[in-house]
Amino acid sequence: MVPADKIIKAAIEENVDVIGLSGLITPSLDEMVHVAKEMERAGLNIPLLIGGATTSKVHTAVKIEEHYKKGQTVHVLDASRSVTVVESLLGQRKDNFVRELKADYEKIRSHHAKHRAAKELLDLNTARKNKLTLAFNDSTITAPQFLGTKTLKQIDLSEIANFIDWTPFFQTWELHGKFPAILEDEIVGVEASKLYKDAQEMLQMIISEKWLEARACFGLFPANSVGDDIEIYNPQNHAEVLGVQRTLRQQTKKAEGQPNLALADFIAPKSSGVTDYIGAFVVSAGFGIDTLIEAYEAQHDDYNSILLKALADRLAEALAEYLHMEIRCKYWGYAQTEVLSNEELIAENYRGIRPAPGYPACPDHQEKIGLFNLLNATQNIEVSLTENLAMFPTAAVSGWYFAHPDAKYFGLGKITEEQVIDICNRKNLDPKENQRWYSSMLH
Ligand code: B12
Repeated sequence: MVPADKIIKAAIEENVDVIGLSGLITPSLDEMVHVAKEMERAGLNIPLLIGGATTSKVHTAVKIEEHYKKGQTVHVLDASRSVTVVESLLGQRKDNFVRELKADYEKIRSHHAKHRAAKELLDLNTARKNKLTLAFNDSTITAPQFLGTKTLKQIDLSEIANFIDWTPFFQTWELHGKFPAILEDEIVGVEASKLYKDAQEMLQMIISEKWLEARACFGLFPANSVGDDIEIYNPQNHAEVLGVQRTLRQQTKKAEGQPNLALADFIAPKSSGVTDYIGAFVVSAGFGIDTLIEAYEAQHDDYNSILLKALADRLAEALAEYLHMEIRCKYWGYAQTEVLSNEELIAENYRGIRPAPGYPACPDHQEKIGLFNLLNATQNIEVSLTENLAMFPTAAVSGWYFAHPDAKYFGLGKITEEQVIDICNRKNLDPKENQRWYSSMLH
């Protein structure tokens, strides 16, 4: 995201009518709060529009709107509604619209406060006592065929393309429905089919003309859990800790018999004396995209620009899927006989998970720092982390591999301030300065 001071400077100098902020991953949510505060401080009164995958009306009402009193903040679910919203904010109906919005956001805030008070969270100690206890033995742990890190460059895109999950591709275009049924859909079928045809044509160009390059970097290491942390060891010398993944534990009060999960539960505790393993990966299919996007944008060709970005994103996800299969069947080798169709892969009908920092089981984006260091990803494949921990090139995915047969995806849910302080202490970070990374998870 463009820094707040630049946004405000441009708004004043260029006399803009409206500012719009878009947030894809949670670190940008806090930056939005900062922009709102800075707009207030600069005495601006123009409307502030909020949108993007991680934003919501509740977040806008509870966290942003109150900081910008001089102007109106509005959450817009769909960018195509911006024109109508801006017309309402700047046109004849302005006063009524703003009054209604303010009342609506006030209602959301009070409802949120009541709901928050009613929802009970466990203290950290009690949640930890209710951890998941798994069996760690020869039938649940397989020593990887390969240990250490590996870098793959110029990966064959024609192979990766077979692993594309097309359903999210259509979502990018606001066409909702499952692929391939969406192509026959009564309402969006015609549009979806045209789009799919264009996508196939561009995909062939990407492959044959080598428009994009795909790279991957992964590692498999011995590991053990120590409380909610996962210690990752040097394969040549288990006494050397290469990195520690700090996981967060669910604190919601569970039904009888249901555990409070943390990813660390899927790795054998150090105290068991059993050696377990973990994997890590960073992949990107976005190398080479910038010059092509610039060329499309110079021609004001938004359609092909969005199409190319969406295909690069699909290839990055497909590469993550392909690499995970390679890990299971070859490099780790705990599922050497696995044969699954693309549909079965998309349905995750396999053993093991690959949670990505930022996804619901591990919403802590900061964990990407340790992951990148462990794999030396920036040096090895030139994927970097921005100040707000977004990956660059954008068409990139990173995460962990867990192989225990009972490892599963889950949502962390809300956590208490106690756990935020705890995780900051475990990372040797000042809790006050780092609260912003956890604010969207806080109860
Ligand atoms: C496609 C996608 C990707 C693509 C990249 C997308 C991109 N080019 O930026 C790929 C596969 C590369 C990817 C990677 C990652 N992703 Co992702 N991704 C998605 C996904 C599936 C769809 C997002 C999308 O493009 N939607 C289509 C567009 C059109 O919708 P949209 O962005 O919401 O925008 C609409 C509205 O919000 C609105 N709008 C948006 N902006 C604005 C601005 C204004 C002013 C207005 C008025 C309106 C408006 O208008 C748009 C049209 O309706 C979402 C899940 C989801 N269903 O939303 C996860 C999601 C955004 N990803 C997520 C995560 C965590 C990641 C990774 C960090 C995972 C990882 N560790 O690898 C990486 C980060 C990549 C990076 N570069 O840093 C999380 C973020 C959650 C969080 N807590 O931060 C999500 C929400 C998934 C989830 N459920 O957890 N991702």
